[in-house]
Amino acid sequence: MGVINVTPDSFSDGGEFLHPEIAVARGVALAAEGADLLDVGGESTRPGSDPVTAEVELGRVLPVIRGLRRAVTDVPVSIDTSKADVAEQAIAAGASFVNDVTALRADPRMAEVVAAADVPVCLMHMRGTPKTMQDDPRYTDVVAEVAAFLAQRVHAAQEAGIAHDRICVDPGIGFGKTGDHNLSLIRHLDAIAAAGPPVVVGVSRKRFLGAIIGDPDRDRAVATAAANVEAVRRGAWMVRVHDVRQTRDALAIAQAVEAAP
Ligand code: PMM
Repeated sequence: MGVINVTPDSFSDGGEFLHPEIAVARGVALAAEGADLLDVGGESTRPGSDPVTAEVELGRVLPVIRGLRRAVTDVPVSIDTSKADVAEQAIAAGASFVNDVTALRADPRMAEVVAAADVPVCLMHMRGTPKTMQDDPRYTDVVAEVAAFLAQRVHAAQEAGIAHDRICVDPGIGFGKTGDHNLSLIRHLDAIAAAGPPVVVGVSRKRFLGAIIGDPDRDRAVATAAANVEAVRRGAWMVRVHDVRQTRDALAIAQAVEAAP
């Protein structure tokens, strides 16, 4: 899943793709690098960020989704939003996947929109809101608590009429978690994958990687690729990345080693 953030303030690429033509060109490049899905988002969820209105979000994402549908006909588009109005109009404009970092909790109409459109949805774990989530997050057992939350959200989604085979889950790396919490979730991803629905993981360029490599300012594409290899080895079905080529290359090597006699 290649990331296109159409925002002025996203964590690593805020402001880069605010102009629709530049965002679409980025999507074309990510597809050429091997993205299987292009995730378009119009609201930053970086720690400390403020929400934006549906109008602002729609103004950012709709031209990009329409442009992508024209330019990249063979790669589906995902809408990264927690607002039902945005999801609904994004789907009408050509998106065919909903990525909701609130796991359908932020907008009471979101589940209905997803169920009616019969599109796949990613349900992500987040503790708190982006504004406050990194204020001293604590868990007794982060893996068990995240797994239990995701199981409960899968159940709620099914109750709302979303087919089980349309649901995937995401432990929400960096969303109300310390670096150690993130590492435990990756290390024990098999426990989350064991629950059934396909698992999406988003480590791309995140701050905890900068802390591990010991330089917060250095490019994190290699660190991201290494973390994604670890996630896929432990059962991740899809990884959300800003730099598709590096992760594709790293996964190709890991898979070749696994396939060796
Ligand atoms: N991370 C961000 C945004 N959306 N969606 C999913 N499913 N999983 C994630 O980990 C995730 C997400 C924040 O990262 P960015 O601002 O660098 O895109």
